[in-house]
Amino acid sequence: MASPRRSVMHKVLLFNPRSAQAKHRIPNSILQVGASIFGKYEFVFVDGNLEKDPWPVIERYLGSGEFRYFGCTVMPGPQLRQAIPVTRRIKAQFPEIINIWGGYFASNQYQVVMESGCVDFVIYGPGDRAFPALLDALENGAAYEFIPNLVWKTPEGVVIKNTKEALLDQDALPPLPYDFLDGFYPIPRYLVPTFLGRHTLGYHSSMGCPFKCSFCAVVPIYEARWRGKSAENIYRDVRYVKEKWGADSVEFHDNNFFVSEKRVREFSELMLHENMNWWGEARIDTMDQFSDDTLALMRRSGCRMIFFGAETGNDALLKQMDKGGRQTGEQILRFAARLRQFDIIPEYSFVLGLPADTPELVWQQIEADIAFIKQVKAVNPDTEIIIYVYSPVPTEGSDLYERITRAGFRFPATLDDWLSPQWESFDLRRNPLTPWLSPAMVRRIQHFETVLNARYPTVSDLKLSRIQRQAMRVLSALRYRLNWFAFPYEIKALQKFWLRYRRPETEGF
Ligand code: B12
Repeated sequence: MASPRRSVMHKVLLFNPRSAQAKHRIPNSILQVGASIFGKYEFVFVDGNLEKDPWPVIERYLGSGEFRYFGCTVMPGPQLRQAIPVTRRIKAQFPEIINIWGGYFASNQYQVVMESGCVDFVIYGPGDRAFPALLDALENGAAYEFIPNLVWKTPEGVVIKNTKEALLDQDALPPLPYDFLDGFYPIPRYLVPTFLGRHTLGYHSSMGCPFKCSFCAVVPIYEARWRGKSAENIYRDVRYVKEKWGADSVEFHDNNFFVSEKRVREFSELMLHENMNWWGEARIDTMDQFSDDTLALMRRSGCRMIFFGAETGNDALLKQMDKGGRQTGEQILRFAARLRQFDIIPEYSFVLGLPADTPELVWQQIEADIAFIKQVKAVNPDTEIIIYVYSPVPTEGSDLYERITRAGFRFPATLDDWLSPQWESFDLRRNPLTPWLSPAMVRRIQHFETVLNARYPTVSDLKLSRIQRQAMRVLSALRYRLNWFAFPYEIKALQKFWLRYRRPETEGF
C-alpha cells in the first residue's frame, strides 16, 4: 500500500458515513479531502458503505492514541444516521479527538451542527485549502480565526463563520490518492454496474455551479461560482482508473458538468477512442446553445444520457425559481426532441408541489405539471422522468425562501431532530414537512409517478426483462391515458412481488 510520508504529527481519520444506496460509489468527498493532506499528515479512510459496522474500526484506530482528528463528510438524509451517533460516541469516549465535519449538510446547516456539542469545526464549501490550514493551526497552536471556509466557536459558545475563499484553480489541486484508497478498500468494489457499463466510475470534475436556482442547495455555498478541471486532467484520471482497475464507463457527479462547451468538446475528443459510456448533469438552456456538431461529437465519444433539472413547464414558476430567466416550457419540450436526433437520452427531473397563495393554486400547478410531463413523454418517449416533491433548502433572501417561511416552514432546531423519520424522508424529497402541501396532494404526485414509471419503465433498471417491462406497460396504459392515478395497488403489487422495482429518485443516479 502506498503511504503518505511519516510524520510526528497526529493522525487523521476520514470517514464517509453510509448512504442508503445499493451500489456504492467511490467516496469522492473524502478522497479529495485526503488529497489535500496527502504527504503532510498521516491519515486513514473508513467507508461506512463498505463496513458492516464502522464503529469497531473507528474505535480501534482512535483507541491507538495516535489520532487527534476525526473528519467526517455529511450530506443530508441517510448519512446522518451514522454521522451523528458516531460523532457523539467519539466525543463521549475519546474527548481529546477534534471532530471536523464538511460536505453539503454540514455547510448548509452549520448552525445546528455547531450547537450539537459534538462537532468542533465545520468546513463549509471546499476543504482543499481550509482543511490542511486548520490542521496546521491546531498542530502549532496557531490562530485559525482567519482561515477561509471555516466555522468555529468562541469559548463563550458564539458560532463564527469566517469569510469564503475564491474557488481554487482545480488543475492546481493535488492528485486524487486512488492508490492509497485502494489499500483500504479495493477500487474495483467501487466500480459498479449501471446502465452505462459493468464497471462505472463516479468522478467529480468541478466545484459549484454558475447559476442561482432558488431551490438548490448548491447556491448558498457557491453563490453562482464554478470552476472545473481541464479536459486533459479529467481524461488522465479516467484513463488511470480504466487502465489500472478496469473502469469501463463514467458518471460525472458534478452539479453541472456541461458549463463550458469548449471543455466538453475537448473532453469528448479525448474520449473518442476509449469505448466508454458516460453521463453527467447539465442545464437545458445552456446545452440548448451547444452546436449540433458538439452534440454529435458528445454522442460519438460515449455520452449516452444527460440529467437535466427541467423543474416545471410553467414559465412564471421557472422565473420564480431563478432558472436564469432563460429556460422556458417551450424550450424544455423542443430540447427533448432535439436530443432524440442525437440518440442521447434526456433525464428530466421535475419539482412538484411548490408553494402558492391558495390550496387551489397549488392543486392547479400539480395538475399542470402532470400534463406537461405527459407532453414531454409524447415528444420524446425515451425521456427519463424523475419527480421530486419540493423540499426547501436555506436559500435565504430568495423569493421562494421568503414564501415558504411565510407559509410556516421551519428547519429542525437541533441536530438530532434531523434523525426523525419525517425529516429523513424530507431529505429524500419524498414527504416534505411543508405546510402548503396536503397529504392528498403528495399522494396525487406519488400515484402519478407510480403509473408513469410503470407506463415507461426506466432504462436504468438493469434487472427488468423485456417481458416485465411489457407487463408494466400494459397494466398501466389505461390509467395513464385517463389520468386515473389513485391507489395504483395492482402496479405496486406487481413491482413489489415480481419485479423488485428500483426507484431512480431515491437510489440516486
Ligand atoms: C455522489 C453523491 C451522492 C451519492 C453518495 C455516494 C457516496 N460517496 O457515498 C449518493 C447517490 C448515495 C447520494 C445520495 C443522496 N444525495 Co447526494 N450527492 C452526490 C453528489 C452528486 C456528489 C458528492 C461528491 O462526491 N462530491 C465531490 C466532492 C469532492 O465534493 P464535496 O462533497 O462538496 O466535497 C468538498 C467539500 O464539500 C468539502 N468536504 C466534503 N466533505 C468533507 C469532510 C471534511 C472532513 C472536510 C474537512 C471537508 C469536506 O471538501 C471537499 C473538497 O473540496 C452531490 C452533488 C455534488 N456535485 O457535490 C450530491 C448532493 C450532496 N446530494 C444531495 C442529496 C439531497 C442526496 C440525497 C439525500 C437525496 C437525493 N435523492 O439525491 C441522497 C440520499 C439518498 C441515499 N440513497 O442515500 C444534495 C444535498 C443537498 C442539500 N440539501 O444539502 C446534493 C448537493 C445534490 C443536489 N444538488 O441536490 N448522493
